[in-house]
Amino acid sequence: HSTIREIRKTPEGIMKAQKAFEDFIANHDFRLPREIVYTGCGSSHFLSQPLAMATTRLGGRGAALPCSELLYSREWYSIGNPELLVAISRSGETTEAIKALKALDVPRFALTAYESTLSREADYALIVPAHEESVVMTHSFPAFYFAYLQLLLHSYGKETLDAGHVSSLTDDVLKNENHVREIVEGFDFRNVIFLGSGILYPIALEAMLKMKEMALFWSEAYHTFEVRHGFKSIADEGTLVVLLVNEPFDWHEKLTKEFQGQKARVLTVGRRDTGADYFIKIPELDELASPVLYLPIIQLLAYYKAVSRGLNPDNPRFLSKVVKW
Ligand code: F1P
Repeated sequence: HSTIREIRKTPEGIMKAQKAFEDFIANHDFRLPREIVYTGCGSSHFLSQPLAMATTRLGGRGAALPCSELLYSREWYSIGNPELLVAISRSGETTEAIKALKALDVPRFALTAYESTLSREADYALIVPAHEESVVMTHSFPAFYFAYLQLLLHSYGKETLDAGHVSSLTDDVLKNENHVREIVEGFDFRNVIFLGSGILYPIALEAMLKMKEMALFWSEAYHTFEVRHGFKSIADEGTLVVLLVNEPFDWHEKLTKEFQGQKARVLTVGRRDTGADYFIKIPELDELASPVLYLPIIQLLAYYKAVSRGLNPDNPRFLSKVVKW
């Protein structure tokens, strides 16, 4: 399948991202401003969220909205006084993204994989050529994230990350491919809940979407501890709970036990185990960059679930690579 080949390209994608970032700063005397609105559709929207969070975390102010909300329901959201609108679209041809790029009267920035309508209509374009055959977004997601994060760090006068190091860490993470396959083959779960907090919450959302897109499989995502407030009622012996966590503390262990008490199985993906049924270790990395290490794991999980269900993740039912109106 092309999808698995694309997932395995994550380390290469990080190096392409670094080159795109370096080319961009070599050719533009431009710094990202403090107040930025991010927008995209589908996976690109789930990417807009950690970018907005990273902006806020680095001392700016980031807001994220799906393109259609920015276009048609903006008055319901607080977006501050943005100085830049960043539209994200892998194809650069999604109708809503092209329209949303012009939704505000501020400079426009495109984050995309191609010279495209989006890049041409923007004032600035960061083109990360992480091209994918797969319908669903895989290694382009961490590549886009990394390239833009480098630009944020650079713009805000912070030290940028060592791309070679980050790329080799993604390579280490990908060595869990067989482990992920064994987990999926060993437990025929009926539903899956992804949990994440802070920067890992949108990664949980992306995991939920990957399961739906690749494996046509019912999945949920919540803020980690929010799941205890009602949502956990659906978890039973047929449930896999995937806990994404950089720095677990005692509440994560309690939460793991609570789900195990309901006979659900827990897969912890993080730096330390929480007493889970399955554990995948994520190496140490600056929290801001950490999404790039979790993404390959959740993509592999969805991929192997699709395969175990006898589906072809390259051509998911009812989906197309570019959504147009
Ligand atoms: C956005 C998107 C993808 C999704 C699907 C439909 O595309 O929602 O995230 O996987 O293929 O389109 P794009 O605007 O990033 O090209």
